Amino acid sequence: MSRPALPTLAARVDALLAEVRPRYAGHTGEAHLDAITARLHDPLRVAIAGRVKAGKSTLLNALVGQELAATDARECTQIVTWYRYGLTYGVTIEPKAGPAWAARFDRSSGRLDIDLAGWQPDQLRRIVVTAPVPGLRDLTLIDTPGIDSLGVGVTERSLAFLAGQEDPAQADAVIYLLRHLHASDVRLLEAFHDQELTHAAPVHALAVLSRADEIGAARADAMASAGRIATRYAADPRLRRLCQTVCPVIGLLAEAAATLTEDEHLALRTVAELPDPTRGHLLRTVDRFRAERSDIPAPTATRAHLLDRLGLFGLRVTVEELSRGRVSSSTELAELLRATSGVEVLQDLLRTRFAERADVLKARSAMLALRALFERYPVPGTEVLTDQLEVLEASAHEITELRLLNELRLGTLDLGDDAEAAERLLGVDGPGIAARLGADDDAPASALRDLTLAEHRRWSELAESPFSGPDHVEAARVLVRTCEGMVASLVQQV
Ligand SMILES: Nc1nc2c(ncn2[C@@H]2O[C@H](COP(=O)(O)OP(=O)(O)O)[C@@H](O)[C@H]2O)c(=O)[nH]1
Ligand SMILES: [Mg+2]
Repeated sequence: MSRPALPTLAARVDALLAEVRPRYAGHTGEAHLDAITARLHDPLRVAIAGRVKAGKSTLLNALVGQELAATDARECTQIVTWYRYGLTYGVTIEPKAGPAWAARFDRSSGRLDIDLAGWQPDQLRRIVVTAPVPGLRDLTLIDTPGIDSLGVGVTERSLAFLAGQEDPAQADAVIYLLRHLHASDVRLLEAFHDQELTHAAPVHALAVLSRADEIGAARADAMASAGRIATRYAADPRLRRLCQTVCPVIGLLAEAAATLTEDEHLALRTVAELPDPTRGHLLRTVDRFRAERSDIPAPTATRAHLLDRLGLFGLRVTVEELSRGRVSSSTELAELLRATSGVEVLQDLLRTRFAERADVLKARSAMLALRALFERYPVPGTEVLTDQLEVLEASAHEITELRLLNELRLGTLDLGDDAEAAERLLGVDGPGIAARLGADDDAPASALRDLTLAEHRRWSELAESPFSGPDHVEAARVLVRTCEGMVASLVQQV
């Protein structure tokens, strides 16, 4: 099968891999080299990490639009599970010892039930699920077991995965779910960042303030409060050095939006059509909503199901909108749930922060893996290859930009008043030209050019100023080069 052409940086890494290949023919390292090469052509790998019950599997389902991941504490939720695009559904189980095998699974309940055939979670390395869902075309999603209450075993599996101890080729980026800022959250994120093979820097990580509906006792302004908390977290020095930004999401509602049935829509409508006092009484607390009552048309079991699917906040929002006649079909209801969930903001972030930068993130992962390969499996001429790799790293401006951006986020480089402008120009808000200039997406090319020239002047002056320290000068030179690249691509667009 012919492969589509790779963008520049990845193509250069691919060429280096091709050059390295003959040296590893028949060598133990050959399989690793194959894996590094395959990965460069695969979709970006994004891990979803966080504590047990942070809402990881629910969010994964919301992002793929199907109930693929089990969302309770059943066996499968304790194992690292990869979700990849495929033409058909399939489940492969990779034990720690022995060959991988195709597992039986059942989708008749609407969710994916996997038969582990008696294997215990700690005997398994990972599960790979393939599914023909569009959401997986550009991103492979990796559901990780959470840390904490499920016991040390699960914590260790998560940390081992994130730290890349089990396999050199792991995730390129991570979505980290937090409910509150726990010390163990920060430790887990740091483990991902410290790992030798991704050196996962802030630009590789986004944080989600998950289960945002539960903030502020499911009051109508829950999302607004969650938004304020997320902004505060994003400015927290511990998080600033670990991730790009924090956004609030109600995964439960996003999952429900993607999987809502007509029966559920009708059941919600029945609740919405109850007389005002009864409806208000039911929606006051979880216990009241679930209460055994035969005097109302919505049966207890149905109400319990709705509560499971939407939570109290979701119920209040949907019932309110239905009773006011603002929603007239299940499609409109799904749209309301999606809009309320905040998942669209996260999907935008995934696109601008990860997908649009996939080339650089993957190339960087490949270069790090290649360096590790040379160290672990040296062959004659490894020194020369390492030199070539270094030349490639040093000459790739995209990599230099990432490094500088990371130094700024980590606080190892202090540009004082210029820091914010530098971060933006380096693509902290997204690698597109408009985002780098803080301009609107639809700004005309002439406006973008003027802004770019102004930035160019600013950083050139700093680079040449006798008052700039050496770090400042070096950073300013990188930014001047960034502006030059932007001007060049703006000229091409005209
Ligand atoms: N209210 C509410 N509950 C959620 C949300 N996301 C997940 N949950 C519930 O939290 C529990 C744990 O979710 P799960 O996705 O399995 O968490 P994981 O352990 O991190 O994978 C489940 O009962 C979910 O229904 C959310 O956004 N809001
Ligand atoms: Mg889970």
